[in-house]
Amino acid sequence: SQSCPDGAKRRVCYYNDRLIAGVDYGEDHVMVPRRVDMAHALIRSYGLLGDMARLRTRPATDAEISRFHDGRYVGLLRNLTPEGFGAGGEVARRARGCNVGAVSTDGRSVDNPPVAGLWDYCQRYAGGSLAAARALASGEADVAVNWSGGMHHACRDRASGFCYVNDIVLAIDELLGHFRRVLYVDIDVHHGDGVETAFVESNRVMTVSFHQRTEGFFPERRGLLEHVGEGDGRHRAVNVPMKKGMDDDGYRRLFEPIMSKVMAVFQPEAIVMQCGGDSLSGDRLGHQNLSIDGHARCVGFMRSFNTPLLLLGGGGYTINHVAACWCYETAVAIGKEIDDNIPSHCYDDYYRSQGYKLRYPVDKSLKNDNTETYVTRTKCAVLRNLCELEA
Ligand code: V1P
Ligand code: CA
Ligand code: ZN
Repeated sequence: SQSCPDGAKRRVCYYNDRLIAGVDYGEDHVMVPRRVDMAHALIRSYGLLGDMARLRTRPATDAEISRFHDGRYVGLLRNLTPEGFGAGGEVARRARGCNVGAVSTDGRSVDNPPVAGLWDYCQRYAGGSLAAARALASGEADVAVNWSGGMHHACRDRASGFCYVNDIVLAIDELLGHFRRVLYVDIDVHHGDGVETAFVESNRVMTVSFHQRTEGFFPERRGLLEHVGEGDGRHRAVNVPMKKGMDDDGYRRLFEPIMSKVMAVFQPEAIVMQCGGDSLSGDRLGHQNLSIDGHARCVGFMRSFNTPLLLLGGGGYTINHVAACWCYETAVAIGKEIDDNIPSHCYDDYYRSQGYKLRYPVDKSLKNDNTETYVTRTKCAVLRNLCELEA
Protein backbone atom coordinates (compact mmCIF):
# COMPACT_ATOMS: atom_id res chain seq x y z
CA SER A 1 0.00 0.00 0.00
CA GLN A 2 1.03 3.57 -0.59
CA SER A 3 2.13 6.04 1.99
CA CYS A 4 -0.73 7.87 3.74
CA PRO A 5 -1.14 11.57 4.51
CA ASP A 6 0.04 10.81 8.07
CA GLY A 7 3.14 9.14 6.65
CA ALA A 8 2.31 5.66 7.88
CA LYS A 9 1.27 2.63 5.85
CA ARG A 10 -1.49 0.26 6.83
CA ARG A 11 -1.79 -3.45 6.18
CA VAL A 12 -5.37 -3.97 5.09
CA CYS A 13 -7.24 -7.25 4.81
CA TYR A 14 -10.55 -7.56 3.05
CA TYR A 15 -13.46 -10.00 3.09
CA ASN A 16 -15.92 -10.62 0.29
CA ASP A 17 -18.29 -13.51 -0.33
CA ARG A 18 -20.08 -13.50 -3.68
CA LEU A 19 -22.88 -15.70 -2.37
CA ILE A 20 -24.11 -12.86 -0.15
CA ALA A 21 -24.92 -10.79 -3.25
CA GLY A 22 -27.56 -13.32 -4.28
CA VAL A 23 -29.62 -12.99 -1.07
CA ASP A 24 -33.05 -11.58 -1.79
CA TYR A 25 -35.07 -9.77 0.90
CA GLY A 26 -37.95 -9.51 -1.58
CA GLU A 27 -38.88 -7.35 -4.53
CA ASP A 28 -40.23 -4.39 -2.54
CA HIS A 29 -37.65 -4.51 0.19
CA VAL A 30 -35.11 -1.68 0.51
CA MET A 31 -32.22 -3.90 1.67
CA VAL A 32 -30.35 -5.08 -1.42
CA PRO A 33 -27.33 -7.29 -0.63
CA ARG A 34 -26.21 -6.89 -4.26
CA ARG A 35 -24.83 -3.45 -3.23
CA VAL A 36 -21.91 -5.28 -1.56
CA ASP A 37 -21.09 -7.01 -4.86
CA MET A 38 -21.35 -3.61 -6.58
CA ALA A 39 -18.84 -2.18 -4.10
CA HIS A 40 -16.61 -5.20 -4.66
CA ALA A 41 -16.78 -4.78 -8.46
CA LEU A 42 -15.73 -1.12 -8.06
CA ILE A 43 -12.91 -2.08 -5.67
CA ARG A 44 -11.69 -4.61 -8.23
CA SER A 45 -11.99 -2.25 -11.17
CA TYR A 46 -9.98 0.43 -9.33
CA GLY A 47 -7.23 -2.18 -8.79
CA LEU A 48 -7.53 -2.02 -4.99
CA LEU A 49 -7.53 -5.80 -4.54
CA GLY A 50 -3.78 -5.77 -5.19
CA ASP A 51 -3.28 -3.50 -2.16
CA MET A 52 -5.02 -5.79 0.32
CA ALA A 53 -4.76 -9.33 1.60
CA ARG A 54 -7.95 -11.32 0.95
CA LEU A 55 -9.55 -12.98 3.97
CA ARG A 56 -10.59 -16.44 2.90
CA THR A 57 -12.59 -17.94 5.68
CA ARG A 58 -15.38 -20.31 6.57
CA PRO A 59 -18.93 -19.33 7.52
CA ALA A 60 -19.39 -18.74 11.27
CA THR A 61 -20.35 -21.90 13.14
CA ASP A 62 -23.49 -22.34 15.26
CA ALA A 63 -21.24 -22.35 18.35
CA GLU A 64 -19.65 -19.02 17.37
CA ILE A 65 -23.02 -17.40 16.72
CA SER A 66 -24.40 -18.84 19.99
CA ARG A 67 -21.75 -16.94 21.95
CA PHE A 68 -24.19 -14.01 21.75
CA HIS A 69 -27.46 -15.36 20.40
CA ASP A 70 -30.04 -17.45 22.25
CA GLY A 71 -29.92 -21.18 21.40
CA ARG A 72 -33.63 -21.37 20.51
CA TYR A 73 -33.36 -18.34 18.25
CA VAL A 74 -30.32 -19.89 16.51
CA GLY A 75 -32.29 -23.13 16.07
CA LEU A 76 -35.17 -21.22 14.54
CA LEU A 77 -33.00 -19.26 12.08
CA ARG A 78 -31.09 -22.40 11.08
CA ASN A 79 -34.22 -24.31 10.15
CA LEU A 80 -36.32 -21.51 8.71
CA THR A 81 -37.20 -21.68 5.00
CA PRO A 82 -39.68 -19.53 3.07
CA GLU A 83 -41.63 -22.75 2.34
CA GLY A 84 -41.75 -23.82 6.00
CA PHE A 85 -42.78 -20.32 6.96
CA GLY A 86 -45.36 -20.15 4.19
CA ALA A 87 -47.00 -23.34 5.38
CA GLY A 88 -47.99 -21.38 8.49
CA GLY A 89 -48.50 -23.19 11.77
CA GLU A 90 -45.92 -23.54 14.52
CA VAL A 91 -42.83 -22.49 12.53
CA ALA A 92 -44.39 -19.25 11.34
CA ARG A 93 -45.74 -18.53 14.82
CA ARG A 94 -42.31 -19.02 16.43
CA ALA A 95 -40.60 -16.98 13.71
CA ARG A 96 -43.01 -14.08 14.20
CA GLY A 97 -42.29 -14.28 17.93
CA CYS A 98 -38.65 -13.54 17.02
CA ASN A 99 -39.70 -10.71 14.70
CA VAL A 100 -39.00 -12.69 11.51
CA GLY A 101 -41.78 -12.39 8.97
CA ALA A 102 -43.79 -10.17 11.29
CA VAL A 103 -45.77 -7.56 9.38
CA SER A 104 -44.88 -4.11 10.68
CA THR A 105 -47.40 -1.67 12.15
CA ASP A 106 -47.96 0.01 8.78
CA GLY A 107 -49.41 -3.35 7.67
CA ARG A 108 -47.30 -3.44 4.49
CA SER A 109 -43.61 -3.91 5.04
CA VAL A 110 -41.94 -6.90 6.60
CA ASP A 111 -38.62 -5.69 7.92
CA ASN A 112 -37.14 -9.15 8.50
CA PRO A 113 -38.54 -11.59 5.94
CA PRO A 114 -37.82 -15.36 6.10
CA VAL A 115 -35.44 -15.08 3.13
CA ALA A 116 -34.25 -18.13 1.20
CA GLY A 117 -30.83 -19.24 2.48
CA LEU A 118 -31.20 -17.12 5.62
CA TRP A 119 -28.91 -19.12 7.89
CA ASP A 120 -26.20 -19.46 5.24
CA TYR A 121 -26.37 -15.68 4.71
CA CYS A 122 -26.01 -15.00 8.45
CA GLN A 123 -23.13 -17.47 8.78
CA ARG A 124 -21.31 -15.87 5.86
CA TYR A 125 -21.54 -12.22 6.93
CA ALA A 126 -20.80 -13.12 10.56
CA GLY A 127 -17.91 -15.37 9.46
CA GLY A 128 -16.42 -12.38 7.61
CA SER A 129 -16.58 -10.11 10.66
CA LEU A 130 -15.09 -12.80 12.91
CA ALA A 131 -12.24 -13.47 10.47
CA ALA A 132 -11.61 -9.73 10.24
CA ALA A 133 -11.48 -9.47 14.05
CA ARG A 134 -9.06 -12.40 14.19
CA ALA A 135 -6.78 -10.75 11.60
CA LEU A 136 -6.56 -7.67 13.83
CA ALA A 137 -6.08 -9.73 17.00
CA SER A 138 -3.19 -11.73 15.50
CA GLY A 139 -1.51 -8.53 14.33
CA GLU A 140 -1.71 -9.68 10.69
CA ALA A 141 -3.60 -6.53 9.70
CA ASP A 142 -3.95 -2.92 10.86
CA VAL A 143 -7.31 -2.47 9.15
CA ALA A 144 -9.80 -5.23 8.32
CA VAL A 145 -12.85 -4.71 6.10
CA ASN A 146 -16.19 -6.54 5.75
CA TRP A 147 -18.78 -4.48 3.89
CA SER A 148 -21.37 -7.28 4.21
CA GLY A 149 -21.33 -6.97 8.01
CA GLY A 150 -22.52 -4.22 10.32
CA MET A 151 -25.94 -5.64 11.26
CA HIS A 152 -26.27 -3.49 14.37
CA HIS A 153 -29.95 -4.00 15.31
CA ALA A 154 -30.03 -7.79 15.82
CA CYS A 155 -30.78 -8.74 19.44
CA ARG A 156 -29.88 -11.83 21.44
CA ASP A 157 -33.19 -13.55 20.70
CA ARG A 158 -34.86 -11.58 17.91
CA ALA A 159 -34.31 -9.98 14.53
CA SER A 160 -34.72 -6.25 14.05
CA GLY A 161 -34.22 -3.70 11.28
CA PHE A 162 -33.16 -6.16 8.54
CA CYS A 163 -30.58 -7.71 10.93
CA TYR A 164 -30.82 -11.34 12.10
CA VAL A 165 -27.38 -12.11 13.55
CA ASN A 166 -25.37 -9.35 15.18
CA ASP A 167 -21.92 -9.84 13.63
CA ILE A 168 -20.69 -6.68 15.38
CA VAL A 169 -21.32 -8.05 18.87
CA LEU A 170 -19.62 -11.32 17.83
CA ALA A 171 -16.59 -9.46 16.43
CA ILE A 172 -16.27 -7.24 19.52
CA ASP A 173 -16.51 -10.33 21.73
CA GLU A 174 -13.70 -11.91 19.70
CA LEU A 175 -11.57 -8.76 20.05
CA LEU A 176 -12.17 -8.71 23.82
CA GLY A 177 -10.24 -11.99 23.99
CA HIS A 178 -7.14 -10.09 22.86
CA PHE A 179 -7.59 -6.40 23.67
CA ARG A 180 -8.47 -4.76 26.99
CA ARG A 181 -10.80 -2.07 25.63
CA VAL A 182 -12.73 -1.96 22.37
CA LEU A 183 -14.38 1.15 20.94
CA TYR A 184 -17.47 0.87 18.73
CA VAL A 185 -18.34 3.81 16.41
CA ASP A 186 -21.53 3.79 14.34
CA ILE A 187 -22.15 6.34 11.56
CA ASP A 188 -25.20 4.57 10.10
CA VAL A 189 -28.15 7.01 10.15
CA HIS A 190 -29.92 4.66 12.60
CA HIS A 191 -29.07 4.15 16.23
CA GLY A 192 -26.81 1.14 16.91
CA ASP A 193 -29.24 -0.25 19.51
CA GLY A 194 -28.33 -3.97 19.34
CA VAL A 195 -24.65 -3.27 20.01
CA GLU A 196 -25.33 -0.64 22.69
CA THR A 197 -27.67 -3.00 24.56
CA ALA A 198 -25.22 -5.92 24.40
CA PHE A 199 -22.47 -3.88 26.10
CA VAL A 200 -24.52 -1.34 28.08
CA GLU A 201 -23.06 -2.53 31.38
CA SER A 202 -19.52 -3.21 30.15
CA ASN A 203 -16.54 -1.06 31.13
CA ARG A 204 -14.42 -2.70 28.41
CA VAL A 205 -16.56 -1.58 25.46
CA MET A 206 -17.54 1.98 24.67
CA THR A 207 -20.29 2.40 22.07
CA VAL A 208 -20.75 5.67 20.17
CA SER A 209 -23.64 6.17 17.75
CA PHE A 210 -24.31 9.18 15.53
CA HIS A 211 -27.87 9.00 14.21
CA GLN A 212 -31.02 10.76 13.09
CA ARG A 213 -33.35 11.18 16.06
CA THR A 214 -36.64 12.58 14.79
CA GLU A 215 -40.25 11.70 15.61
CA GLY A 216 -41.08 8.15 14.47
CA PHE A 217 -37.62 7.43 13.03
CA PHE A 218 -36.45 3.84 13.56
CA PRO A 219 -35.58 2.59 16.19
CA GLU A 220 -37.91 4.70 18.30
CA ARG A 221 -37.05 5.84 21.81
CA ARG A 222 -33.37 4.86 21.38
CA GLY A 223 -30.20 6.92 21.18
CA LEU A 224 -31.08 9.92 23.33
CA LEU A 225 -28.26 12.13 24.64
CA GLU A 226 -29.04 11.12 28.20
CA HIS A 227 -28.64 7.40 27.49
CA VAL A 228 -25.08 7.02 28.77
CA GLY A 229 -24.82 3.36 29.79
CA GLU A 230 -25.60 1.56 33.03
CA GLY A 231 -23.75 0.10 36.02
CA ASP A 232 -20.07 -0.46 35.21
CA GLY A 233 -20.82 0.80 31.70
CA ARG A 234 -22.00 4.22 32.86
CA HIS A 235 -20.63 6.95 30.56
CA ARG A 236 -19.43 4.30 28.13
CA ALA A 237 -22.48 4.58 25.89
CA VAL A 238 -22.37 7.77 23.84
CA ASN A 239 -25.31 9.00 21.78
CA VAL A 240 -25.24 11.84 19.29
CA PRO A 241 -28.79 12.55 18.08
CA MET A 242 -29.21 14.66 14.96
CA LYS A 243 -32.09 16.27 13.14
CA LYS A 244 -32.82 16.04 9.40
CA GLY A 245 -30.54 17.50 6.76
CA MET A 246 -27.18 17.16 8.54
CA ASP A 247 -24.35 18.27 6.21
CA ASP A 248 -20.60 17.53 6.09
CA ASP A 249 -19.66 20.63 8.03
CA GLY A 250 -22.01 20.08 10.96
CA TYR A 251 -21.17 16.37 11.09
CA ARG A 252 -17.47 17.12 11.23
CA ARG A 253 -18.01 19.69 13.99
CA LEU A 254 -19.55 16.90 16.07
CA PHE A 255 -17.56 13.87 14.98
CA GLU A 256 -13.98 15.09 15.34
CA PRO A 257 -14.09 16.71 18.80
CA ILE A 258 -16.27 13.92 20.21
CA MET A 259 -14.12 11.12 18.82
CA SER A 260 -10.89 12.88 19.91
CA LYS A 261 -12.26 13.08 23.45
CA VAL A 262 -13.48 9.45 23.32
CA MET A 263 -10.00 8.31 22.25
CA ALA A 264 -8.37 10.35 25.02
CA VAL A 265 -10.60 9.22 27.88
CA PHE A 266 -11.27 5.59 26.87
CA GLN A 267 -7.92 4.73 25.20
CA PRO A 268 -9.18 1.73 23.23
CA GLU A 269 -6.83 -0.96 21.98
CA ALA A 270 -9.09 -1.75 19.00
CA ILE A 271 -11.83 0.09 17.12
CA VAL A 272 -14.88 -1.32 15.32
CA MET A 273 -16.57 1.13 12.96
CA GLN A 274 -19.99 0.56 11.40
CA CYS A 275 -20.03 2.61 8.19
CA GLY A 276 -23.72 2.45 7.23
CA GLY A 277 -24.19 4.36 3.97
CA ASP A 278 -27.70 5.54 4.80
CA SER A 279 -26.28 8.72 6.35
CA LEU A 280 -25.31 9.78 2.80
CA SER A 281 -27.26 12.40 0.90
CA GLY A 282 -30.14 11.01 -1.17
CA ASP A 283 -30.64 7.81 0.82
CA ARG A 284 -34.05 6.12 0.48
CA LEU A 285 -34.51 5.87 4.27
CA GLY A 286 -32.19 8.43 5.88
CA HIS A 287 -32.66 12.20 5.72
CA GLN A 288 -29.08 13.33 6.21
CA ASN A 289 -27.04 15.15 3.60
CA LEU A 290 -23.46 13.85 3.83
CA SER A 291 -21.26 13.66 0.77
CA ILE A 292 -19.04 10.66 0.16
CA ASP A 293 -16.10 12.85 1.22
CA GLY A 294 -17.85 13.80 4.47
CA HIS A 295 -18.67 10.15 5.26
CA ALA A 296 -15.19 8.92 4.36
CA ARG A 297 -13.56 11.70 6.37
CA CYS A 298 -14.93 9.98 9.49
CA VAL A 299 -13.23 6.74 8.43
CA GLY A 300 -9.97 8.58 7.72
CA PHE A 301 -10.23 10.29 11.09
CA MET A 302 -10.59 7.00 13.02
CA ARG A 303 -7.79 5.47 10.95
CA SER A 304 -5.46 8.33 11.88
CA PHE A 305 -5.27 7.10 15.50
CA ASN A 306 -3.24 4.09 14.34
CA THR A 307 -5.25 1.66 16.46
CA PRO A 308 -6.35 -1.71 14.95
CA LEU A 309 -9.50 -0.87 13.00
CA LEU A 310 -12.37 -3.07 11.83
CA LEU A 311 -14.55 -1.48 9.12
CA LEU A 312 -18.05 -2.85 8.61
CA GLY A 313 -20.98 -1.97 6.35
CA GLY A 314 -24.57 -1.60 7.55
CA GLY A 315 -27.46 0.36 6.06
CA GLY A 316 -27.45 2.15 2.71
CA TYR A 317 -30.49 2.08 0.46
CA THR A 318 -29.53 4.08 -2.61
CA ILE A 319 -27.28 1.33 -3.82
CA ASN A 320 -25.12 3.25 -6.30
CA HIS A 321 -24.30 5.78 -3.55
CA VAL A 322 -23.42 3.18 -0.96
CA ALA A 323 -21.28 1.09 -3.33
CA ALA A 324 -19.34 4.19 -4.41
CA CYS A 325 -18.88 5.19 -0.78
CA TRP A 326 -17.57 1.82 0.41
CA CYS A 327 -15.16 1.62 -2.54
CA TYR A 328 -13.86 5.09 -1.69
CA GLU A 329 -13.54 4.13 1.99
CA THR A 330 -11.58 1.01 1.02
CA ALA A 331 -9.13 3.33 -0.75
CA VAL A 332 -9.01 5.52 2.39
CA ALA A 333 -8.25 2.41 4.48
CA ILE A 334 -5.37 1.53 2.16
CA GLY A 335 -4.19 5.13 1.94
CA LYS A 336 -4.50 5.42 -1.83
CA GLU A 337 -6.01 8.24 -3.85
CA ILE A 338 -8.40 7.04 -6.53
CA ASP A 339 -9.74 8.82 -9.58
CA ASP A 340 -13.26 10.23 -9.47
CA ASN A 341 -14.05 8.69 -12.88
CA ILE A 342 -15.50 5.22 -12.39
CA PRO A 343 -13.64 2.67 -14.55
CA SER A 344 -15.77 0.73 -16.98
CA HIS A 345 -17.04 -2.44 -15.26
CA CYS A 346 -20.03 -4.79 -15.03
CA TYR A 347 -22.29 -2.47 -12.96
CA ASP A 348 -21.58 0.68 -15.04
CA ASP A 349 -25.23 1.43 -15.73
CA TYR A 350 -25.99 2.04 -12.05
CA TYR A 351 -23.74 5.13 -12.06
CA ARG A 352 -25.23 6.88 -15.08
CA SER A 353 -27.27 9.26 -12.86
CA GLN A 354 -24.06 10.43 -11.15
CA GLY A 355 -22.20 10.93 -14.45
CA TYR A 356 -20.04 7.84 -13.81
CA LYS A 357 -18.25 9.73 -11.01
CA LEU A 358 -17.58 8.31 -7.56
CA ARG A 359 -18.53 11.57 -5.84
CA TYR A 360 -22.09 12.73 -6.50
CA PRO A 361 -23.47 16.13 -5.45
CA VAL A 362 -25.37 16.53 -2.16
CA ASP A 363 -28.93 17.89 -2.11
CA LYS A 364 -28.54 21.69 -2.04
CA SER A 365 -32.28 22.19 -1.60
CA LEU A 366 -32.54 20.05 1.56
CA LYS A 367 -33.09 22.13 4.69
CA ASN A 368 -30.60 21.46 7.47
CA ASP A 369 -32.52 21.39 10.77
CA ASN A 370 -29.25 21.10 12.69
CA THR A 371 -28.64 24.78 13.46
CA GLU A 372 -25.21 25.94 14.63
CA THR A 373 -26.64 26.31 18.13
CA TYR A 374 -28.00 22.75 18.03
CA VAL A 375 -24.64 21.34 16.91
CA THR A 376 -22.71 23.30 19.54
CA ARG A 377 -25.12 22.34 22.34
CA THR A 378 -25.09 18.66 21.36
CA LYS A 379 -21.31 18.61 21.17
CA CYS A 380 -20.93 20.30 24.57
CA ALA A 381 -23.45 17.95 26.21
CA VAL A 382 -21.64 14.87 24.90
CA LEU A 383 -18.21 16.23 25.90
CA ARG A 384 -19.54 17.03 29.39
CA ASN A 385 -20.72 13.43 29.81
CA LEU A 386 -17.32 12.16 28.67
CA CYS A 387 -15.56 14.34 31.26
CA GLU A 388 -17.18 12.12 33.90
CA LEU A 389 -14.79 9.35 32.83
CA GLU A 390 -11.70 11.47 33.43
CA ALA A 391 -12.02 11.54 37.21
O1 V1P B 1 -39.82 1.59 10.93
C1 V1P B 1 -39.80 0.37 10.80
C2 V1P B 1 -40.87 -0.56 11.37
C3 V1P B 1 -42.07 0.11 11.90
N1 V1P B 1 -41.80 -0.41 13.25
C4 V1P B 1 -42.76 -1.22 13.85
C5 V1P B 1 -40.59 -1.09 12.71
N2 V1P B 1 -38.83 -0.25 10.12
C6 V1P B 1 -37.76 0.43 9.43
C7 V1P B 1 -36.47 -0.34 9.66
C8 V1P B 1 -35.23 0.39 9.25
C9 V1P B 1 -34.01 -0.50 9.44
C10 V1P B 1 -32.67 0.16 9.21
C11 V1P B 1 -31.55 -0.85 9.27
C12 V1P B 1 -30.14 -0.28 9.32
O2 V1P B 1 -29.91 0.52 10.45
C13 V1P B 1 -29.07 -1.41 9.40
C14 V1P B 1 -29.03 -2.40 8.32
O3 V1P B 1 -29.88 0.54 8.22
C15 V1P B 1 -38.12 0.47 7.99
C16 V1P B 1 -38.25 1.57 7.15
C17 V1P B 1 -38.02 2.97 7.49
N3 V1P B 1 -38.38 3.86 6.59
O4 V1P B 1 -37.51 3.28 8.53
N4 V1P B 1 -38.42 -0.60 7.24
C18 V1P B 1 -38.69 -0.17 5.99
N5 V1P B 1 -38.57 1.15 5.92
C19 V1P B 1 -39.03 -1.04 4.88
C20 V1P B 1 -39.29 -0.49 3.63
C21 V1P B 1 -39.62 -1.33 2.57
C22 V1P B 1 -39.69 -2.71 2.77
C23 V1P B 1 -39.41 -3.24 4.00
C24 V1P B 1 -39.07 -2.41 5.06
CA1 CA C 1 -25.61 5.31 14.00
ZN1 ZN D 1 -29.38 2.32 8.99
